[in-house]
Amino acid sequence: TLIVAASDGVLTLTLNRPDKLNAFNEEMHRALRAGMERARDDNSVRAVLLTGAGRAFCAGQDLGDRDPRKSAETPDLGYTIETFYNPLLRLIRSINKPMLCAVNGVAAGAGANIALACDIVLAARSAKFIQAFSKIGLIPDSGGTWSLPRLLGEARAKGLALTAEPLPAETAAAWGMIWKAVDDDQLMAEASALAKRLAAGPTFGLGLTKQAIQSAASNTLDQQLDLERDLQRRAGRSADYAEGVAAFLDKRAAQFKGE
Ligand code: LHQ
Repeated sequence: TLIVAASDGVLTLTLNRPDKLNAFNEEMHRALRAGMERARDDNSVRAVLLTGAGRAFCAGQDLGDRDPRKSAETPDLGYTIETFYNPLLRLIRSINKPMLCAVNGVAAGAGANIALACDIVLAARSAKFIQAFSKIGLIPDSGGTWSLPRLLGEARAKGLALTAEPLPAETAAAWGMIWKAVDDDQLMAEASALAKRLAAGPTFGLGLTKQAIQSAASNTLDQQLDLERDLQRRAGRSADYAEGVAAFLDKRAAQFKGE
């Protein structure tokens, strides 16, 4: 259900249930969690690339597992969210390594919002983002009610969430919801090259940068200035900073180690 591949400091995680448009069942959840924990714990992993196999990125929760006619009990979606989706979201946001997402096709429901939790989202021009939840009486989860208003403002967040209209990749990029829309046949080459480039970069500082920008959502300017001072102090003590400055002065390419 998940293809895991490591090379050049990049851990590529490919959602792999293509006949179900990579919808999440428990097995895929557990595999993705394990992949993310490896990304967090393995020092040789310096960037992560999340993508999907086949024509879709991810269609969210597997609704085939959720047929209300096949269960006598009232469903507890809170349990599924607490057990699977929320820990995944927290991992994506808290791992101090660049997390890239290559949205290769439709991203619907939780699939869309998991993509939006990543640090850099590239999408194939033919891909669409669908806040599908409202079609089945649910609310956007996987951080959607947090990320959409921040990325887009309330008007567009509510428009997408209430209508479930598909948003084409190019509009998503024009609205600032994702980093870039890329020609379909270029997507994986471009995303892999960017992941590789970041993985070879000063990843200690990149991790602090991610942390600092995320903290801005809940900080005042004064708190954020204090945080910048503290994180810059740590960045300034890194081997990567010493190497970056030395390489600049020597007019040569820097060899960063991520520490
Ligand atoms: C699927 C699915 C799918 C199963 C396509 N499940 N089979 C959290 C907590 C707990 C519970 C509930 O949910 C959540 C969070 C959520 O994510 S809620 C939102 C769940 N996702 C959706 O509502 C999206 C459902 N899918 C769609 O609307 C369409 O499939 C999209 C727009 C993604 C793609 O449309 P098409 O390109 O026309 O493809 P298709 O609909 O023909 O799908 C292809 C196959 O994939 C098909 O199976 P089949 O056997 O007929 O070939 C679909 O049944 C299957 N599939 N999504 N979520």
